[in-house]
Amino acid sequence: MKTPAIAATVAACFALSGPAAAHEFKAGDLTIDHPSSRPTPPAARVGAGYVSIRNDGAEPDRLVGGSADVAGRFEIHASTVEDGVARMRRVEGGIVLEPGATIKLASGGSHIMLLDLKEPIVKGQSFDGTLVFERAGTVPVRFSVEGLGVATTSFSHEGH
Ligand SMILES: [Cu+2]
Repeated sequence: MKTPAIAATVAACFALSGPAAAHEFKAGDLTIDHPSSRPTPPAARVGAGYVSIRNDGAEPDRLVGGSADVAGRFEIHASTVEDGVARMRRVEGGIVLEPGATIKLASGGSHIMLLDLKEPIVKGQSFDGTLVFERAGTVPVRFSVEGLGVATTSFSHEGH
């Protein structure tokens, strides 16, 4: 029941992220490509963040956290489908970036969860934040807000 909606939002994201919208940040051997978020309804308390990170170095690194100006808390979540229902859980210990690997935090998969939103996330705007890595340290980034609405509404948020 939920899967087609997730597939649709993923397709919409790809359709919107053309070369004109791309932006990237460098931190040592890491390339952080196109941090983005989705618009949220006015009373929403949670939003989501997406990004692709490539490690061109010879050593592994690890995404362990971050921050966003619009949110009180920043968590890394993984999505799973159990009994046909999409669920998410917090990833303890972060996400490993092996040498040569690219990790994608995207709708329907692992993603950044922005909790305790201080203000709605508005399409066409952007907000500052950071990504924190074990080796590369704290990297300032900017999230662009695009797409058709936050995907998190299609997930169960038990445990938040
Ligand atoms: Cu989540």
